[in-house]
Amino acid sequence: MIKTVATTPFQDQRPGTSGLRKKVTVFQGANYTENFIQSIFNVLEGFAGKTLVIGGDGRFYNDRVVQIAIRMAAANGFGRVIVGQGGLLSTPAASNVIRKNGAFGGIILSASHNPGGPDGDFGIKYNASNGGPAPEKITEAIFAQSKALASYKTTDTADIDLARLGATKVEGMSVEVIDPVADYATLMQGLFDFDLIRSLIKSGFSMKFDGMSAITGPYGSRIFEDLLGAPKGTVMNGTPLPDFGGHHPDPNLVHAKELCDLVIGGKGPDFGAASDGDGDRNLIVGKGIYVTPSDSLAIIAANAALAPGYAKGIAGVARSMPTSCAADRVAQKLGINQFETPTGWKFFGNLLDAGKVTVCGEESFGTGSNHVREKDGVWAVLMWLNILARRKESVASIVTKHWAEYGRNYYTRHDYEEVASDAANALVNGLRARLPSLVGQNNIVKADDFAYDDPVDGSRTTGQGIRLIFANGARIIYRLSGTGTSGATLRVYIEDYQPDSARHNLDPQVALASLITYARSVADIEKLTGRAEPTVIT
Ligand code: VG1
Ligand code: CO
Repeated sequence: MIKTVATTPFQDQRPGTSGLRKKVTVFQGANYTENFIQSIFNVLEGFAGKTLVIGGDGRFYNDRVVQIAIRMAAANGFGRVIVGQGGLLSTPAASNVIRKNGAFGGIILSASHNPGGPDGDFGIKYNASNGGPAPEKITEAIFAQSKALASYKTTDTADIDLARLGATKVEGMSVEVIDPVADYATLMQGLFDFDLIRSLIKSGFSMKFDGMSAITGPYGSRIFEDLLGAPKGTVMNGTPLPDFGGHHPDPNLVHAKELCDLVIGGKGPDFGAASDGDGDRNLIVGKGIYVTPSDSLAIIAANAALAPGYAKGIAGVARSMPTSCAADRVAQKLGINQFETPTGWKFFGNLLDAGKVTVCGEESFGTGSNHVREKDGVWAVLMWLNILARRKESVASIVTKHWAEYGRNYYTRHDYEEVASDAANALVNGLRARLPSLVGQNNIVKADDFAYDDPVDGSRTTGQGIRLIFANGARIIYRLSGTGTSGATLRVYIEDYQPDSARHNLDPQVALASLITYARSVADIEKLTGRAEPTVIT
């Protein structure tokens, strides 16, 4: 029976860079989850009888929230829910299911790379009918709803059996449980040359894929092992666990250390890759080399036409503002569009929908294309495999040749995690206040707080990061994370351009040493946060 439940609103349900993220214990609080889902539904119009996709990254509490969302979708009048078996869907796979089925939208349950488990993080976000994260206009309207919500609608029906594929009914709404991998694998087969990659692997090329005990394990096993013929065991940490085995499912040099040591150390396989909690990030390493995500974006843009799905060339490249300018150089050379957006995939959707760009990327291990409206970890790995199979060169050779042709954008990101929110805000506000006086200092030619005018819908987004731009094109950027759940995380992004290939062999921390020192002193990082060193360097 459908019922309306009285509730009291919460004042802290503002979605961040990628949906609402809080501790599991917060989502477990009375009505917290229900209120947010109802706030989403209250903002949407015209979904009666239409299809909603639901799935998540399998973290602790995913199973409960899937059931809550199904009951609420039925009570609010959706006609059909499509849900991944076990309540699972990687974020890019969910985007594909929304698009392929012409769904009204989707609810994705994920806190991405954040740790999971009963004391870990949980998250909920809404994706629209294009398969992409809801734009700011919608997320802000959801926040406004949540602050005044008085009731939500649900039903008293029992839990659905999500283990069994097939259709059932909840209050007249049909619920279809689908294989979370099948449609996604088919999409990938249409974009990449699976025969060619299979023959590369058969010829002795070796690889490892780290699923980080998160959602991409089953996708990796099906695609790399079953379809491409890589030996069993190619996928490591391939079983999704509710607490990700106690690790951060964040594919970087710190959290994917075992894989990186093995491959970069030179004694392991030719190629290594990893993905994050919800499957939208990627880490690429080769024998003796770590490929920075910014370089990976540029290399993918330069070589995309080697993959069948992109053989006609790409329309343009978009990168988030803190991502290095390496991709811009490729766009210039190819004579294609180039855009710089705020951090977060929601800003790429309009550009992709309008056909202005084909490939997008972020420095935070995110790359993707117009095949879905999310960044896509397994897609990036397949793109690299397709490029490697066509060029028949090592990862290191492809990267160093790229630098020789375009110059190298030395790049690093320093994160100061869980600093006091007041200190972090004071630091950014202090810099903002001093922006005019910084121009002229130390060859700074531009100092501003990044704002973005969306060329498609005309919306303006302000306050997206403090930029210091130097005469030679070097950049230092400061911004606060919008995905954390405790304290604040200060991110400092540092970049310098080196055209001379004789100087391409430096460790980025060495090449960027003087800029790093300046970045710390000009912002008074140690004095304001009490931290002499960052917690994570990527
Ligand atoms: C981080 C990254 C950003 C990314 C976002 C979501 O955001 O910097 O580039 O889009 O995470 O990624 P922030 O606000 O913490 O810097 V995921 O893989 O969490 O969906
Ligand atoms: Co993610």
